Amino acid sequence: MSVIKWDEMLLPYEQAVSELSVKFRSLMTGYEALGLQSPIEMVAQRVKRPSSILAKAKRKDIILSEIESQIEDIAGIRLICRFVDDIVKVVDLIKARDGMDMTILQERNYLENRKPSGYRSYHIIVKYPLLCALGQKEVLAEIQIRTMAMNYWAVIEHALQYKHGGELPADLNKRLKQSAETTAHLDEEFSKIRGESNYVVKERENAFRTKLTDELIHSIRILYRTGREDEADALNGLFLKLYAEDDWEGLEKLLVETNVIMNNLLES
Ligand code: 0O2
Repeated sequence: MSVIKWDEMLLPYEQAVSELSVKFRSLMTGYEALGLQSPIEMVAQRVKRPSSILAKAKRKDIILSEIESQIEDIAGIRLICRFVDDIVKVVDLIKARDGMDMTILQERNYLENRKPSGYRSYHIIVKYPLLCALGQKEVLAEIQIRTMAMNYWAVIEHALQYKHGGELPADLNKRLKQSAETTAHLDEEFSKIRGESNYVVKERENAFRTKLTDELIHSIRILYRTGREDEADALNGLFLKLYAEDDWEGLEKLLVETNVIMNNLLES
């Protein structure tokens, strides 16, 4: 009878979820650095527990030697978005990497085809190559992309089902399904409000203003730190005056002037 050496088997999966998480978090940071709203709000990772792997193998009649090729979600990455539209953007971002650092094997669109439970999410199964302490390896990973509302429902439903060994009474299953409808309605409503609220334009404007403010304060701090008290006080006073007056054009001009001072400082 074949046996499973769990530590050896799970090691590449642990590494895969760590690497993938770093990659998706770096994407988020990239958007932030450019002053753009990242379509990914949160990244979560997990490696399936041995008990859960064995239970799934038993439920699906998978023999031990085929666990790694048949169970696709031993490595799991969850990408949480704000809006349903963001899910589409994230799926496109993943498709753009197909053949680069991962290969897409399958997509499951549970947004268009909800599960009977009411579950909504977008799943992408990928093959991910890595080099770990045991050598080169390719593992399967499941990337789940969903909104915060979808995640809220799924986490609670999963916990309730788990507590009842997957055998909740029919009336409770019905209420969970109705709750799934409520979260779907919430997603739709948020998308509509976003569309009607000039959200994208306002978001860009806010990102620009945040960047401008942070850059000016950064320069003021450098002037103080390098002992240029008088210049720092003058700049600080002007900055606070323009900021209080909401004079963003003035602040933009002030940043241009400040950049000249800072460049001279660097060259001196
Ligand atoms: P865990 O604890 O997250 O690892 P199947 O389990 O047969 O329905 P399959 O073929 O394994 O589905 O693949 P699928 O549909 O991609 O589902 C894999 C994972 O999606 C599940 O893993 C859950 O995380 C999530 N999921 C799928 N259906 C549901 C659902 O109805 N409710 C909730 N809350 N999550 C779901 P595991 O192994 O079930 O659990």
